[in-house]
Amino acid sequence: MSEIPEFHNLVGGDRVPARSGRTFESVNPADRADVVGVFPRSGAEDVSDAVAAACRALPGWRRTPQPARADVIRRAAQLLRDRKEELARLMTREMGKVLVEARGDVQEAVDMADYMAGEGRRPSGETVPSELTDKVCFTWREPIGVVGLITPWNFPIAIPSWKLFPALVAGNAIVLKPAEDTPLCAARLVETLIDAGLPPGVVNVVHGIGEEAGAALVDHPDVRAISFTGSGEVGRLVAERCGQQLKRVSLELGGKNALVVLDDADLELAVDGAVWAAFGTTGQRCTAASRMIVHERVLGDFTELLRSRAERLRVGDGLREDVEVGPIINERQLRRVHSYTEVGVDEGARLVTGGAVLEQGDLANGHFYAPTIFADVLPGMRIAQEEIFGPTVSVIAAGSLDEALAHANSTAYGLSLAVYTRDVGRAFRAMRELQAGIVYVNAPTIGAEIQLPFGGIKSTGNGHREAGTTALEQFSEWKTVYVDYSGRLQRAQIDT
Ligand code: UN1
Repeated sequence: MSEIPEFHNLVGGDRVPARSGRTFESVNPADRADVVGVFPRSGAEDVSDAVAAACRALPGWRRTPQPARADVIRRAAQLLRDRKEELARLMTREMGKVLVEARGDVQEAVDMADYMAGEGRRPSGETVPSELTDKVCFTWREPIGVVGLITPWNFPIAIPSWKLFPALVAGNAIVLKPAEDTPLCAARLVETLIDAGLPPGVVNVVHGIGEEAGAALVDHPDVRAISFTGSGEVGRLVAERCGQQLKRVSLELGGKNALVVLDDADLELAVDGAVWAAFGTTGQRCTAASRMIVHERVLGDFTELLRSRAERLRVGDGLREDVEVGPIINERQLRRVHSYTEVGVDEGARLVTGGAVLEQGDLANGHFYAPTIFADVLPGMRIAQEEIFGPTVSVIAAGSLDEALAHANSTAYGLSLAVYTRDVGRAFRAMRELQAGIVYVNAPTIGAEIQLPFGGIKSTGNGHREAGTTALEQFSEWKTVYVDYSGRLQRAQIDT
């Protein structure tokens, strides 16, 4: 067997191991014997070094004209395009998503880079009339300073790009702590920036696990903002700790997204959407649909169509072109997904298909799970309320549009909801009533495009949006400037 490559942190342009010398492995979820690399298991001292490097790089970067900052991102976009296939293959190996989806993940980063490169030359403030004579008022954006980015494994290149590129255009210096399941994807993404000419120290990468490196980044007093995508449980801890320091924090947490399928829907279209939203990325998307809320009149047909499609899906190593559903990211998540099958059965839901760990033949060395459907699910059941983050879907009956919308809104989350109907009035009622940051009509809950705001309401986040016109908000401060050229004291509100 070939030797396992060892990778390092990136601190101030240097490649360095953890000070403790500790390491961890990144392993292929489709084949446990395939170790992608060994990475530093960083601690608070490594995070401090990275933050110090970012502090040193910050003044030069924030004074670099915004169009010049954007030019670095434009060059990185081209490098990402050139390396798309290589990065996609790496992603499938490190994270498991099937190759066609991995290419889409890299493309999402290309799109974000293109978009943010353009942002470099767009207006970044407003001139606003003054109530006084000979006085000019305007606003501009300023960087926050050193920002900490903590990113998940399910979109190992796209999601870091959603945070890195806007933070850089806005003029911040960065410490990135990528998910421990996908460190190499993140390192390769940052490499495109370095190769594009980003000055040393502007982006630093500290590998490690959340409780150690992630927590140290959140707690570091010189880190002025945290952008976190991950679980609700960890998100709450991050928010509490940031709150103590009055540190800006943007959270992108879980979802319990639903497809509402009404009795006038194009059923084939709805089933196509359901299969993609429930089993794409093996259900491991924040935007995955894990609930199908179906009108009673089409419930039987829908469930049967979904079952037959789910049973035909080919599960396996995502590097094989014929595979449609890849592995679950790791053993712990596999166990968690399976435990929800037990929960569903105990709650009295009917297991229609799946519900089993797959270990036959080629699947023996990976973490594979059968696409799983529960029917006769009541909206209050745990399998219909809690985020499973796997290929498990609950079919829930509804007797009317209003009941379907109420079911859709009945979870703690509010990321992405979809409605299938051919009735324009019902579609608009749904658009208005669905409690989510993103609503789809006649399209599945996944498929967000980067030029629109991305994020959710309720327990999905804390009010921030990534991507789109809102991308720069989480990474910049507004400065308001008043210039009085009257040569005398003018009192606002009084001398008007
Ligand atoms: C996520 O699920 O964590 O809309 C992000 C989508 C993708 C992004 C998903 N463009 O499904």
